[in-house]
Amino acid sequence: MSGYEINFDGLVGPTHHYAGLSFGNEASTKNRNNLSNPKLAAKQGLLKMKALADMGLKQGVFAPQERPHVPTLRKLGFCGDDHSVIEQAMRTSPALLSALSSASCMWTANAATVSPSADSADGRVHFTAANLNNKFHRSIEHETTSRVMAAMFNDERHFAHHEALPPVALFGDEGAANHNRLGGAYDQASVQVFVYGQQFLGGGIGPKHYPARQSREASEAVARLHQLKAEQTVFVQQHPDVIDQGVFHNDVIAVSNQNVLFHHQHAFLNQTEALAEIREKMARLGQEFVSIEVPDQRVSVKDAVNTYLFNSQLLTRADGGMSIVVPEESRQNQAVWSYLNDMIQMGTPIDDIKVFDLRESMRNGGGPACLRLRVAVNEAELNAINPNLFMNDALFTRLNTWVDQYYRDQLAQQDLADPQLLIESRTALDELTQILGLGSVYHFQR
Ligand code: SUG
Repeated sequence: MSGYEINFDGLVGPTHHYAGLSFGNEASTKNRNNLSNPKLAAKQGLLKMKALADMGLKQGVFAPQERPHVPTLRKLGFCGDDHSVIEQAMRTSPALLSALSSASCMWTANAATVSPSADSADGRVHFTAANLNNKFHRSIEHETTSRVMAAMFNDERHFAHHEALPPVALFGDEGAANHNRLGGAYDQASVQVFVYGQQFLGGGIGPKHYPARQSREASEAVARLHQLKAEQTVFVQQHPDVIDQGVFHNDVIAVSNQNVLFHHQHAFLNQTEALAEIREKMARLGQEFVSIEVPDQRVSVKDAVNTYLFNSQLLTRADGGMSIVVPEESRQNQAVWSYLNDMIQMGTPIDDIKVFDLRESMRNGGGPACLRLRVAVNEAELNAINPNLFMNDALFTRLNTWVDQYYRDQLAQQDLADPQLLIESRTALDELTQILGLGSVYHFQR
């Protein structure tokens, strides 16, 4: 098989905490104000990265951002030196300080939408940073995300970077979490499936209770920016009822790899037609579509949301088979675990289950798939990526030592105003830019 899929996992930042910021994401709401453990969170993430690298897969690291975000606090009228900005924010509005201290950029499936060069008219890999407009704490991510991605994929001959879409609901964009690519080899033309929560212009139905974070208008704009062909692009609406049951991104109800789409029976509106369109467009590329549809009778939407069965990663191993990477919560649920064990016997390409403990991230609604941004490349593109980002024994050891040095093993809301936390975080990030060879992607001064 030619081409590579690289998973770039978000390294959890030092201010990881539970603030209940994401209405519509039930884990976030449920765990609001619980005590977090940033050190454990970062280490759980690193263990997953290392295990995948050890499987012979290409695994990269995506750097976290500076939090609390002092420049945004200043925009909101807090002033003085950095410490008094934070101290005033804590006194006036602890909730605001929490939002601007969220380590949410760890969920890199929301960093950007990525289209491989094989699908784009200009033969380059396209990146559009997601505006994450639906949630204030996430809407501040894209500026730094863009700088970090430019430092990761820094070669204009191969990589095209687009700014985030205009920051309004009409163009609400949550990146790769609402995007699937279906085809064969990673460096060959494939079908890109954009999944949206609601169409705003011209009407259409949407969820009644929770927000639709991705608009059709945003998905269409990204497809245009990425120069995709209409015959290789499909737009599908996520079922509004499942959004109302806590499926705030498509990757909570579906996941794809190569020619396989693993999804719930109720994932999409007009599901039969949607799957038929994908099948037909793939057939034109000579690819056979494999849809693994999980019946509601076996796994309810509620169980899917609670266990993150579909927030899994499907990974093609060197022997051609696929492994499914699920969080520990999927093993703990009898219906889900029994389905998974039956599924690997069904004769589909998925024949192996790998389980990871990602509890710290899961409690904020972030499973294995949320933590990674997939970038499919050919050999020349692989060689043009910043080489310091790839996980190996040496980087794993280095980053664990770095986490041990700077991360706390517990963090509560009231700790966010601790001046020492800002100093620790900035020192840590400063050192990280050197470890990962990123240059000056952060704006703070130490
Ligand atoms: O945007 N949670 C994130 C989880 C993102 C999961 N990503 C994917 N499904 N791809 C969100 O809702 C919670 C933060 C808090 O409440 O402290 C949060 O932002």
